[in-house]
Amino acid sequence: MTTFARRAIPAAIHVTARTTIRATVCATLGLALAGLALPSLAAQTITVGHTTADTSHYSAGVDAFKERLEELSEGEFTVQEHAAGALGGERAMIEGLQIGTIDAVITSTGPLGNFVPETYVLDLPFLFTDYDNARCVLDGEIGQDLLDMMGNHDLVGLAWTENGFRHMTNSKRDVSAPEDAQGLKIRTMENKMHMAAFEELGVHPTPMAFPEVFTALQQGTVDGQENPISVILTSNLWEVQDYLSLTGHVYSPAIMLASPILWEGLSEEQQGWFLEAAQAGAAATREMVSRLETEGVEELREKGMTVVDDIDKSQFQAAVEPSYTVYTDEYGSEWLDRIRSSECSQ
Ligand code: EAX
Repeated sequence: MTTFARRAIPAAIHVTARTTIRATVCATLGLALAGLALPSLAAQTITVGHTTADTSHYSAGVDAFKERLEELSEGEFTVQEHAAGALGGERAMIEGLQIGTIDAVITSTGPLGNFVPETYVLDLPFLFTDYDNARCVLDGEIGQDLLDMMGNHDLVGLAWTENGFRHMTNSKRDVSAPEDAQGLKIRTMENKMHMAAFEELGVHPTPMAFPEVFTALQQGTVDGQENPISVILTSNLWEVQDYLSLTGHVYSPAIMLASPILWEGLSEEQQGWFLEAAQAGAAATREMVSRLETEGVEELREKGMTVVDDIDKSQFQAAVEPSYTVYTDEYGSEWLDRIRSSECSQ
């Protein structure tokens, strides 16, 4: 059972919740004593937001989360998905969790470092060697320690899920070596580690919330972007991008977060349901990411993208390596050393 470092919820919220509950109980008892039908205790609807399409890997995760939570709670809870940025970009949705306007979010770690700086280590380029390495670290002690960190920042970490290894796309030219990327305007997430890495490539990084990306590419505001295959495919970025370079330059974790306002109102048993359901969601997301890592590339070729797959990743890794100092100068190397020395990375 994960114990979350809890921030003291303002007394006003506690009072509000307790008063509301007491009033509801009195009203219900009153109706029962009057022999009137008890108001049906309708399922409590949990809102879950994310930025990708309702055909994406995140959506597969929401479906599995919903199914498991409804099963465990015997219908006490149900889930309403808000896909494709309906509730805003990832940064805005994380802020919504902190104030309780959104119940739960599946988000990449892109903007998360702005709230929980400890997670920036996960966004370092070429840190993880492959999916097994990344999943092993996130599913182990290091991942759990980072999940527990969320409680110090008005968030509740339910589970590590997955976005996938990120690849570059652009509308200008083949990019098969670092020098090919020089001068391109590439949209990045609002993540200073990513921006620093792309600056080492001579790219002009343009941070932007994901819901704005398709239009920016369509209008030529930026030349390219970088994302996992599932995002490129299911958000139809192939419609506005000609070249896909399989750089795999960074593993993009995703995380399922809950609002502390929601969490504090749940019993320990209910909290357990949410944690188990979030694990089910993560498994479904990872399955789809793994499948699309191969099938999705073929689909993108069929949709007309020129796929550059003869890439010497060591050249990109060497080119972006200096950006690590942006991280270690500000945050030290404790987390980086833990990840590199973990049995997952041997
Ligand atoms: O989390 O912003 C991004 O490029 C993310 O990969 C996307 O929102 C999915």
